[in-house]
Amino acid sequence: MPDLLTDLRSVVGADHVLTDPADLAAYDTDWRGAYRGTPLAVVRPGSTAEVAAVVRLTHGAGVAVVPQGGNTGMSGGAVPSDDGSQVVVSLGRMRSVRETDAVGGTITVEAGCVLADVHAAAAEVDRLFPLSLGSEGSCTIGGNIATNAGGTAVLRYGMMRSQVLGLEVVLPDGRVWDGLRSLRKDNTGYDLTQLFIGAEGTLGIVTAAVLTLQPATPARATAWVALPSVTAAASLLPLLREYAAERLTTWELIARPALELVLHSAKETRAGLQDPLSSDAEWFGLIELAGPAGASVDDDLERALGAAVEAGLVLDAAVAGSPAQRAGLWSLRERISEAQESLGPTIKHDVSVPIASLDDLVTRLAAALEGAVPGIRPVIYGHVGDGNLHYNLSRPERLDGAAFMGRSDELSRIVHDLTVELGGSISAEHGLGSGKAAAAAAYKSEVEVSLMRAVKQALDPAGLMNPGKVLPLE
Ligand code: FAD
Ligand code: 2HG
Ligand code: ZN
Repeated sequence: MPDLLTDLRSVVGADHVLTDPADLAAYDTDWRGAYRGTPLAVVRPGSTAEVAAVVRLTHGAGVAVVPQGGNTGMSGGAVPSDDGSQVVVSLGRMRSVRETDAVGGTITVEAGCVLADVHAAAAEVDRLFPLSLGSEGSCTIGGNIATNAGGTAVLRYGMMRSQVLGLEVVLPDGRVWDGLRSLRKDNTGYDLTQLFIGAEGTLGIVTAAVLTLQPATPARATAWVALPSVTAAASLLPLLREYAAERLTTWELIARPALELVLHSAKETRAGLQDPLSSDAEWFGLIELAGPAGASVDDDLERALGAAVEAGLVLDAAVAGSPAQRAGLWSLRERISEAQESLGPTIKHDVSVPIASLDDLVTRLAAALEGAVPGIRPVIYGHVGDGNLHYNLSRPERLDGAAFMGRSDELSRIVHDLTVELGGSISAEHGLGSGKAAAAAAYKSEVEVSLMRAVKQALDPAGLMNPGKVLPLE
């Protein structure tokens, strides 16, 4: 495709059209190395007009594009096919904060803004941007919107979907939809903004967004708790809400093997993390209450924990007494994903069920998976307050990584079948990408899949916007 590459260079500059394999390495594989592709080129536009011009060119040439942000996704959505036919459009150069409005409570940012930079920009005007992910130092707002990211503060603030007021999107044929509105109320027809959220780049490339800001929450109270069971973890949610109401921001669950993995890897890297409790419990939790300066979050947490111990829902608790201790407790939770990589390739599951069914899910899966692969090591953790668990599987010590991964379809089937039987979803927050598109379509009704295909056909009739992601190719 020499003509297309020449035209792309004339739009974004030769330095921003990458074709050398050494330059492509940062873009052709996901962060875990679980998905690999071979792009025709990686293009790095610097403005909305450049993104539109790039897409007009690729569309005209009949070449598919794959939008990419921080490449921290879990489902292979940002990775191109391996046949050298697709162009990756990286938003990494579009990082401006266009406007901050502390009175209206909004911030307008370009899609390549890193989430942590948006946190910092909000803090500068004494506001909070509440999306909180372990990947916040690398993931981008465009990726967060495209995956409808979740994280550890969904309980209070909702998912990314709840933080977005307006969008600017380059459509699959290169036209620009300017929906950058900051209105709280707008009932003038179909909600196009919401349509692009969670679409994983299959309906267009998000170039900018208007996001809502929240009041800052400098008062924080954080506890690490030992739990008697998953049922107790679920029952704790209404109790915590009774004492903390809307100040309950985080309620996370961690199984013992996940905690042990983090402590082990911290020892190896001398990260200085410690087990906050010497408990032989099988389940642990991280609780955080947050509020404005002077809020009674410490008292509220203490009263909630007292009531929880009395009700038999908590066995023991450690409350952070300093910012350093708080950071230590958070690290125990946020480092699990990375720490599990030390056990070899992981088969990841990101499921949600009604919170009352969590115990059933965990108990029945443990038996079924052990029956299928004796010695399999589940590493379970997640956003228990949202009914969302990361039920991730590592190989038994005796089985090599390739042999284990060869069983992944069969093992995922066990996890997904039970999840669906319990009324759940096989992707609570990471999206379908290429990895789970076929599985999700198989569990959905024909009506639902045909509606999704109709939406895709209406916006991308040529099928050139991130093909094969979300919906399997027909
Ligand atoms: P990418 O990985 O680059 O892309 C993801 C998808 O979005 C792809 O389909 C891509 O095509 C599309 N896309 C990217 N940018 C655009 C754009 N501008 N326009 C249109 N489409 C676009 N996720 C959670 O939900 N909750 C968590 O708690 C969480 N924790 C994580 C912790 C760690 C340590 C890591 C590594 C990841 C975690 N993630 C989590 C997953 C990941 O960070 C999120 O999915 C994030 O939203 C992806 O952002 P990104 O910029 O890296 O997107
Ligand atoms: C988390 O909650 C992330 O830590 C990552 O969603 C989960 O790595 C995973 O499976
Ligand atoms: Zn998560």
